[in-house]
Amino acid sequence: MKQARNLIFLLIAFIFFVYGGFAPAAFAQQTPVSAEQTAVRIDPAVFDAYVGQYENRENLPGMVFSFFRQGDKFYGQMTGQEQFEIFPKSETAFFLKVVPAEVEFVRDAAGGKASSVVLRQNGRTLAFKRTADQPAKNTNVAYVRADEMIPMRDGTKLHTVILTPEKSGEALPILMSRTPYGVDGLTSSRINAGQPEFVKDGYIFVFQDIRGTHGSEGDFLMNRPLRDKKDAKSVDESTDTYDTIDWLVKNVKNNNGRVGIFGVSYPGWLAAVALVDPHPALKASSPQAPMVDTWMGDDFFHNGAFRQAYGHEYVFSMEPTKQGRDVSFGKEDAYDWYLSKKTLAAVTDYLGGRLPTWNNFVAHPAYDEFWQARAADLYIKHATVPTMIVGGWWDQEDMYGPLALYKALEKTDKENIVTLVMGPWNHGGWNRPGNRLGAVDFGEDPSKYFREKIQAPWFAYYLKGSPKPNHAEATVFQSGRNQWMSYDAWPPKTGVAPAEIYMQSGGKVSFVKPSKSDTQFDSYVSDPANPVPYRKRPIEATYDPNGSGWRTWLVQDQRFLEGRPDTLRWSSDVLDRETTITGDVVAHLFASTSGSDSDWIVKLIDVYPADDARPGMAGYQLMVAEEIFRGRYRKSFSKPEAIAPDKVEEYTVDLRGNNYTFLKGHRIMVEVQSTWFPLYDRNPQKFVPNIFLAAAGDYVMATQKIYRTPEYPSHISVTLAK
Ligand code: PG9
Repeated sequence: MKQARNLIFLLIAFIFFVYGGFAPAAFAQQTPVSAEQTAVRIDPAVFDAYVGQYENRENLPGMVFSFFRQGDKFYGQMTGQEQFEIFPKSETAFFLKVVPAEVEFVRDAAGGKASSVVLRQNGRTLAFKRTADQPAKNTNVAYVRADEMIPMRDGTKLHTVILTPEKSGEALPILMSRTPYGVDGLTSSRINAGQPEFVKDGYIFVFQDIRGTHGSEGDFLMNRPLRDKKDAKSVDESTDTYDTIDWLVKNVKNNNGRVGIFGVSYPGWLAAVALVDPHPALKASSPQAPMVDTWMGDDFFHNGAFRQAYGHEYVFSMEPTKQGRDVSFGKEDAYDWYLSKKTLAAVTDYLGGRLPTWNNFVAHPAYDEFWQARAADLYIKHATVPTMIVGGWWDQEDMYGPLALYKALEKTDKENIVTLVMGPWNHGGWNRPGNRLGAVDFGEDPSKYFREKIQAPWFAYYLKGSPKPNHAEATVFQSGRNQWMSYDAWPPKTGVAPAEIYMQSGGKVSFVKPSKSDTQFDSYVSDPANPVPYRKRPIEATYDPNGSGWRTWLVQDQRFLEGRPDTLRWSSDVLDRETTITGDVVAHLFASTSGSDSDWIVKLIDVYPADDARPGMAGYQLMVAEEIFRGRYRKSFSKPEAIAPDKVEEYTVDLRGNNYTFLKGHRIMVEVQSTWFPLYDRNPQKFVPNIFLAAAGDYVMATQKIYRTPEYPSHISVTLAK
């Protein structure tokens, strides 16, 4: 599966199939490469045995490869893509020029029709079976593209791509997305491939480079805070959105005066910021995986623990140049690379002050005014425009944002225009077809369901006056049972009952409070010189151009940690009935450390039965909810405090929640550890005022104890579906 994903990922990068909406520089446009091969002459009629459709339904559901001939020229086409020419190397093998790849047709018998085609790219292969004799019908809608430099109120001009359907009788609404990741590659074919539901409904698409990025003028500022309104000339992303919409409705021909905005991640945050003093023509916004608070739980920190690998590699891909640059460690394991740096200060030295955002990390380690001014849930208090917030339960980047924004907006949502959709996805996973995330199968393609049944009708209602869809307050996928559920609140207030999963002696968990036992705690030694890897090694760079396990690490089988003495685990008996947690999941650890600062990582895990018949799933350990907490912030996120060595304290770790059924025959497991490296920096375990400045000698081993007594009952609070 990973191989197929990598292969398709490379294809996407080159053939412009949209991967994950509008993704970081790593996924943005790449220039097509010309292969240095020369074609041989073949009898064109040979190709007639290959004409038709080919599919690999297991790995790439919904993706059809068509091959056809026009005279003596041969072509291929993927669902929704523009056709590409292929050139014969032999009678059966052909190479592409748009990408360094080749296809080879496999015939059943000499002279017979091809039964499959094998695609080769970058040393990887993927086979597609022939499923029809005719190539698929090209249903692409043709768009006319205009590149405009739209002036903002301060005179800065922003590069904007406008795609208008070549043929349209009626006036159409505008659907826009603003991004720091570059819009040059947004062509007719990419829209057809990436947003077929919107294409079918009929929109004018608008994509804009935000200020200071790619083709736009001005300066880029990461997570630009809101402007000071007292200064009439000041600007921010909300005024840029306003000015853009104003220009669009006045200048784009044949628009119906209604505008929607959507986007994933950074663009998701931009869709949220559009809600601040919105333009009257803005009629719908969908912040998807919006980054909302990058200190509290999105990209850069979680509860004060610094995401050093992500912070370094993402910021490096954004800031040194306007176009961004990817980080790769080549063959070196990122774990070794970061460990060789000894301290966080050494990474800062290596970066040499080049990255303004990294400099801000160093200057603002705690939750001070700097971060609070950038927390969208603190400054967007009310939505006057219908808003659909979308998130994934296994989002490796912005899992905090969707729920936090929904919570903030819901408080004042008297008009009932703010709704939530949460699905079994990673970051932007709803833009990728398929029923799987990593090894985990979620049943019928949840992305297709969301895009066809939820997203498209929702936008069509607000922008095109289509019939009102049956759209719930919260549409939340219940994994395990793999079904979509509707709720009138999230977390639900009815149909659930609170419960606690307690850690017990003997490595057990149960729903019963612990009684007295001979031992009071379980313990481990946490050593910053030998930190626990956050995913299976070797670890590639986050957006390594040669492929990376980053996107699926949250669903990775946790058995790779078995045998490590610095992780603790407690498991339930085999469940004799389905157990569904629906709503918030919060860990309460009663713990002590021999150090004076400490990180606490808590994971709630579903252990599959040892005899699960699905390939690779027997005994699989799937994280359902997980989070890290930096101990120094237990009393206040803005004023860190040292921990008294060996004193038992309660640490509350918000695991954000889920809607998950532990099936009969499975077990519930809880795991605790103190390092998650190199995604998170290592806590020195000796309190220092600023961990970014800690010296090598400050990093010390610590003995950690997790208590499980009636007085100190470590547990995870959940709500069980009745
Ligand atoms: N997760 C990315 C990001 C957003 C905002 C700040 C930093 C990183 C993204 O995918 O856009």
